[in-house]
Amino acid sequence: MTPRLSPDSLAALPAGVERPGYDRADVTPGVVHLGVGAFHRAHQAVVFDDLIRHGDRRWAIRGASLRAPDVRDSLAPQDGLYTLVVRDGAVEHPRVIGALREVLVAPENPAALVEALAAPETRLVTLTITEKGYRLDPASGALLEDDPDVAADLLDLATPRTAPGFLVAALATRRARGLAPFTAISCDNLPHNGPRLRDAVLAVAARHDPALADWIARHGAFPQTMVDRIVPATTEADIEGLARAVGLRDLAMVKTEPFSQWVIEDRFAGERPDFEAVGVQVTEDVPAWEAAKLRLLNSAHSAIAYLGGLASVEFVHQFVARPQGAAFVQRLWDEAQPTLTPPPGLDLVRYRGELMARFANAALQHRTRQIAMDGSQKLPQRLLATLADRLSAEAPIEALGLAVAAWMRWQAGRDDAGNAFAVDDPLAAVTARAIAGLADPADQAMALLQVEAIFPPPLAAEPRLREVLTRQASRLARLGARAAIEPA
Ligand code: CS2
Repeated sequence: MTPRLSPDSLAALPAGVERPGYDRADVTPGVVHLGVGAFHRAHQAVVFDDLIRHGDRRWAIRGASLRAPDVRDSLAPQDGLYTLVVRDGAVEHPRVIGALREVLVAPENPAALVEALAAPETRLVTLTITEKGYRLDPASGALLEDDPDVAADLLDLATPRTAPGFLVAALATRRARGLAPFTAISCDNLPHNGPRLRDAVLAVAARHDPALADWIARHGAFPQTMVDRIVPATTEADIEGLARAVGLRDLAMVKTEPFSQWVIEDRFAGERPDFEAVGVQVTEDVPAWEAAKLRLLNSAHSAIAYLGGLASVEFVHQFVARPQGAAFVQRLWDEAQPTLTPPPGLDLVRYRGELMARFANAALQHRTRQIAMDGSQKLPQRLLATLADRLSAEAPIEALGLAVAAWMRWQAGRDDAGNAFAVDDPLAAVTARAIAGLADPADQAMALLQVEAIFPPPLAAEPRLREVLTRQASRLARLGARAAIEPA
């Protein structure tokens, strides 16, 4: 049997595999990360590993899973070591990351996570808990006070359940112990992620202790960030391929692309690492970076997910490999680009070219099904905000409208070939109820427009949006997504 990756087996790795190169016993966990999924392991954790390799040993990570124990269970026998596999076409570069020192599982021991967050050495708290993990209304960004876990945290923080609950419990402990707050950095693709996290934390804190909320508002920091790296879910075949290549089995490996970007607003509650030394951009221009990324990269991703998913296209690279697919993405970007004011240093035309090349990376095997998840949480910032701007400018919205119509058709849980699938979305029951009993795709589209958690009423009332969605919904049903992406 192939031996497992671990501190003892590290030396057995072939010479081509990069390793931590520092003494892992001699680091301090200055970071607590919530949501130790593949994205974190391929993005922020690599930045902290780079910082340690550069000689600043204060930035090792204590990770926490807010729900399931799987990541801890796969990392514990490896003492937190895992392999980052960067794939670029036929070229593959493996590197073992050492920055993750332990993984806590919050539901098993909530107090241990609060203690980690409250520890004096914890200076940064980073979060990748996915859009739905914030328990916010997607359209308005308001905290979902009726969510059972949020309601529990609003009543009592002895054993928190939600990310904002954990942060507030830990900040209360820090204040009681005379410690400064940490800097909390949301690394999810939420619009205005810093201010949204801050609002959620302040809403929970105010319910327990207005003086605590005031202290957090004055001394805490919630910088806005833009994170970017495509990280497809790891498959069993990936794990086996790596085992064949390096001779060790790594159940926590992650695969990704060469590109990686992290832009952080310069707003910190205390000490921060020399992020710039490892390629992170620290700037006041985060909103412009965020908008460009959400409205170009992520909008195209979601459009590809639903249109491709309906047409049984399994991977992103397959969608853009068809000339009609690539041309559709360009038309979508033609509509989105004029709504953007690029930050200094970003040339949108070049950016689009780079995005298309990243999507075309066939070695990533990025599933459209993975991106289709949680569409209700993604649509507002990826497509609807752009649509609203285009409508105000009286500009065409055919491609954006087709993408939204594809999401709508997806809600029925059947692809163009008639295959059934489960809609993986926290609002799946709400969208299913909206279309129940409606056979006409145009009627379904109009009914879904009434879901206020996704579509703000003024947008839903726009006659031109209603006309385009009605028409595109009917075209999709009549022609199927493969043909509907061609211009009418
Ligand atoms: C994707 C993103 O799954 C999705 O919704 O659009 O995870 C995307 O790969 C990243 O934002 C890229 O930085």
